[in-house]
Amino acid sequence: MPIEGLGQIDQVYDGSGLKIGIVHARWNDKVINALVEGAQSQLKKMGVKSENIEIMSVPGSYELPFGTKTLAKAASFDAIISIGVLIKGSTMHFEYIADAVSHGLMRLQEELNIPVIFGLLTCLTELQAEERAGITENGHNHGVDWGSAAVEMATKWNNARK
Ligand code: DLZ
Repeated sequence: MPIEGLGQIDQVYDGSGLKIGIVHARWNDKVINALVEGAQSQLKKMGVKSENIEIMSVPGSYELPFGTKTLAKAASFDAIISIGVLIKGSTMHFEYIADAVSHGLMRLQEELNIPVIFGLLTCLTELQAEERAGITENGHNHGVDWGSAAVEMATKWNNARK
């Protein structure tokens, strides 16, 4: 039995009363721009008002956890989407950053007590990243999914706290 107010998988969520933050890294900017655009347009499609979407940038993905925390402290958000693109190089840099950022963002949502949507692409090639940002012909923009996830999780969490 579904728990009342927590919704079904195929439910359409209403974001009109929500305030959502987006924190994005600036590395791999072509892919980042497409992902941020995808997330933003999905938020608006689900009813989030333009004035209730706050966007902040940080230098690279490693700065995402601290940037997300900084934005969360600046105003009251219902959810924050953290977006970065890591592309594997020839050293261990990728592994260290991917690991640190995933754990950092997971810990942060417990600390902040709001949903933090994991928008970090960890790709082996630039082409993989472009596919996942919907830039290539058969690609799909994951930013759109992150926008949906933010509205769904914020709505569920707000309902659960009532
Ligand atoms: C240094 C670095 C490298 C090599 N690659 C990426 C990347 O693919 N994606 C990304 O978002 N950031 C990268 N960075 C920058 C680090 O995330 C970070 O900004 C710097 O190490 C400064 O802390």
